[in-house]
Amino acid sequence: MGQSNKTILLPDIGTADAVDVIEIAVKPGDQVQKEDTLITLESDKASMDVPSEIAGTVVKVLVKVGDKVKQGDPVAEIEASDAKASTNEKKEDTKQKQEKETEIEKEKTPQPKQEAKPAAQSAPPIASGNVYAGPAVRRLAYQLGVDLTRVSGTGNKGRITQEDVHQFVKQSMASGGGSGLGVLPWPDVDFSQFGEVEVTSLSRIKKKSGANLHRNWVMIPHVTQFEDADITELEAFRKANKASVEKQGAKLTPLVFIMKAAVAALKKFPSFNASLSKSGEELVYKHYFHIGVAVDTPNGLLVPVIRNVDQKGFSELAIELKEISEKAREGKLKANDMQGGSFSISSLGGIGGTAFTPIINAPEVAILGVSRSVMKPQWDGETFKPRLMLPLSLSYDHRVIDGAQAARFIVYLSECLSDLRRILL
Ligand code: CAO
Repeated sequence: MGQSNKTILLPDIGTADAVDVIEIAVKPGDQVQKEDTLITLESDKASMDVPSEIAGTVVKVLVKVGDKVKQGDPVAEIEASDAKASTNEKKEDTKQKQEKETEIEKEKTPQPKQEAKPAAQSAPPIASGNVYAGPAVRRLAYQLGVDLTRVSGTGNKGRITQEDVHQFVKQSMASGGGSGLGVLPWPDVDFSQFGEVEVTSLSRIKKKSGANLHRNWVMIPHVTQFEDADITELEAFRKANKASVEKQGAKLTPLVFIMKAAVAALKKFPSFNASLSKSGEELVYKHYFHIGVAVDTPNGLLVPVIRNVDQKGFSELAIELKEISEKAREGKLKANDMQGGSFSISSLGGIGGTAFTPIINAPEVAILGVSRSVMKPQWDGETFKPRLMLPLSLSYDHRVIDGAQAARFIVYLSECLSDLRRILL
């Protein structure tokens, strides 16, 4: 493969007048592909990108912002990565490219409400509405999903530069607005000015689960529905069977029954056992019942998945729950142990608390939070009776599940827990 330098000259830009260089898109050392933008020009009526005629490495940029240039002026020197590509044969292509750029500009630039003059139609405006940016900047913004109306321009006359777009993205990432929330930057405080402090790194698990939780919280419209299930009878049944499960080395906790009751509810309301497709336009119903269980470990939260919960008995589930939560706490879970869940349960019942709002584990569409059961007086129509009530908190993705469906789900779940025989129906 041959190597040679080529000076890129300014092609025919449709005017004999000198026009301003408003942006330099490359610097020495940059690799460019054929037709990558080198500089952007601006005339009274339009802005246009000047593309490279060849692929290669930028050796020198021969103009600077503010220069006035006209056809034939040298723009940049490029060391061709393929000597053949440096011939002049593609001048025609370049012209076509400019025409294409102009078209793109025309499409993406919101047109003023008043009818544009013919001249303005043939040469699209770069300042329209409240956005003042050239085609390269618009393309960059389009690729990065940036709304240019929210970007402040630091260029000449408030023009938005590529750097402005990059800064906007950086700022919104730093402020936690990776999806363009445009919130204020995170406060940068030196806490030591107020008293003694100690700084430690977040664990690897916390960093990873934190990023997932953040995405899920920001991207899923959550609603949490609460209900208290009367588990008085269930508790009697649990106590009666506790010892036999203990003999097998596991604990028969309420969670095992909640998992089975959740499967019964998922079967009755299949949209809770589903995921949105990536496009967000389809719902994928799962015909399996793999339940993720949030486990509190010394290094942070992990959610191992117990598979085919519908096909397992209470003691089998109790044993599996013990094994998998031990594995999680000992840091022995494999990636595969945490994949494939179709619904999750986060139980804080062993600790306490009255209710909480769990964050959905995407791409699942719902999660059940369980708090500590407590004796409460319940009105039976004639008198108050002490009943053991289990607080349930169901967070659901409101794009997929309606409030009424969620209420039906949680009421049915509660009924299953109150009378386990329903699970068999
Ligand atoms: N109400 C009353 N008592 C409950 C209860 C409830 N809802 N749930 C559990 N208990 C009792 C159990 O019966 C057990 O009592 P005994 O030892 O007397 O039988 C005790 O509380 C401890 O239970 P456990 O926590 O060991 O077992 P579990 O099956 O309920 O939960 C596991 C297992 C792994 C889910 C749990 O240990 C855990 O890690 N929970 C934390 C999950 C978490 O962090 N969620 C938050 C995620 S969002 O940040």
